[in-house]
Amino acid sequence: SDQKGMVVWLYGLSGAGKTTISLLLKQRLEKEGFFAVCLDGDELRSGINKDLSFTENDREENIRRAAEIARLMLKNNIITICSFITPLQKHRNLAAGIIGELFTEVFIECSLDVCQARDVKGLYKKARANQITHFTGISSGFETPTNPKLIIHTAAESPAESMEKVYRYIVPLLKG
Ligand code: GGZ
Repeated sequence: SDQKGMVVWLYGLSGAGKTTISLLLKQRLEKEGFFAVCLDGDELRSGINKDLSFTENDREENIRRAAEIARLMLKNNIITICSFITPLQKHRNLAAGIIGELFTEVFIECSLDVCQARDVKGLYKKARANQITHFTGISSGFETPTNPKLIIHTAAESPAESMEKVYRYIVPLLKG
């Protein structure tokens, strides 16, 4: 195929909708004849990044490894959709630096209140009960980006609508 690779990096709180949007986006791209791979925090952490915790240093290493994998994909002209909380600006800068100019970041925005109300996996409840430490938004920080290039408000629209906004944003970059 003559597709060019790129890396779409979705970041935001747990429960904001990153994984859902990434899977829909992969389907959408493949319907258009592109080939895309998803790299998800939860999935990497159950396998290749099993040795890592949620301390600031381990999150940084988690992001570094994910970005290095995405960089290898990019060399093979693969579109990689990454979904990681990526809580600190320095983590986003790290990924951007590893990947280079074909890195596109998208802030998946959803308030902590809404994420906690959703609590799809019951993790916020456990974090509030101190059964999980270093939980993003509860006992570990998340830096809201000051000037994000693209921001998706998942509380205000359906996952399909959110995905479509990301798709429309990236597709000119793929055909450019
Ligand atoms: C944040 C945690 C934690 C803690 C487990 N803090 O919503 P999920 O469940 O399915 O996805 C979250 C995932 C976050 O991993 P990332 O690799 O994306 O994080 S980072 O970019 O900060 O390295 C969540 C689950 O792991 N999870 N414990 N303490 N999220």
